[in-house]
Amino acid sequence: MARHTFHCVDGHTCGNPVRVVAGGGPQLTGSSLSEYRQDFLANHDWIRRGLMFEPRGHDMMSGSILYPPTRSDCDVGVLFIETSGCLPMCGHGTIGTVTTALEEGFVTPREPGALRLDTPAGVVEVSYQSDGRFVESVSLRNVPAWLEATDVEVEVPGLGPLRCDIAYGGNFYAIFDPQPGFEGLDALAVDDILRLSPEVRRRLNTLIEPVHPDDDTIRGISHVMWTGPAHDPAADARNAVFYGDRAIDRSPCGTGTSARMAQLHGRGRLSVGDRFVHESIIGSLFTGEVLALETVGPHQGIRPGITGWARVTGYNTIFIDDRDPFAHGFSV
Ligand code: PYC
Repeated sequence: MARHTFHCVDGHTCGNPVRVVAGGGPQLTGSSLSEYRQDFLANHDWIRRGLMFEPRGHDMMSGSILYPPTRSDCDVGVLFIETSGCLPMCGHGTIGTVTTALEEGFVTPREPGALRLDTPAGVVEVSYQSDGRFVESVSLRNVPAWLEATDVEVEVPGLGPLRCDIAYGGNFYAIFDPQPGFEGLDALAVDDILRLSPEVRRRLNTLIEPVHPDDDTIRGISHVMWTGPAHDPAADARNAVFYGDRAIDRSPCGTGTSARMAQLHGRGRLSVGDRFVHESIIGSLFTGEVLALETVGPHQGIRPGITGWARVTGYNTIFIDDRDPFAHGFSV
């Protein structure tokens, strides 16, 4: 019987939680962060469940564990942990992790104002604005994003058949825009999103199973995005992203905004150099930008850029006690 100790720093990115595990994470085997992710999921997943789910976390909890990079051209390795699993990439998680790691001195940039992150989905380049003590904003040059499929029809309980596009932005997204007979996000209450999203994701994954051409461990639609017109005049559009079993992103979603820009680019509505301001369900904003064109396997996509902010909320030393019947978390 043991009591396992995790030294965490809690914070949030534009409203969505980020718990950074700076001490207590397991040693992982592999030659890349993608292999670390597989090792973690196979052998250490109790740590994620214990730190993310109730009673130490909640439905929306997410975070990261810091590692030395597996590549000599990166400053730090980042393993993303969420109630939904270990995402290959997480945009709000990146912004929160970078803010925390810099403010708490967990990473020393080789170049002022810039970091290179080794993530399971690939290298993510980051730049940040800081007054030397606090980080004001973080911009990431995300992994390449592309539009995978258009107008996939799926029966949505109570709404009938709806069309969605499938796009990749670090995770695979099903994107439901307003369409004849469906007003989009404005027509949905939070309870509708929580009820409909897992069912349409399940149905879509039986119709189409997207696979990353360079890493077949990244497969399947994990996130469902509902879109609608912006409420904030500073934004171009509003969205809500569902993931895991019960989570709706409180931030505008970094990989989701990347997938959304790839979708709009694929549909001829965004070009290189264009900006796209995305609003979350709580009104927080990310600024996206189409940085360049990118080809990944058969896909002609884009290199998305995302800018946002995060705030550290406190230190949290968390115990997982083997005697605790809820050591590995629960969900109701
Ligand atoms: O910001 O990429 C993101 C993200 C994914 C799930 C929650 N947030």
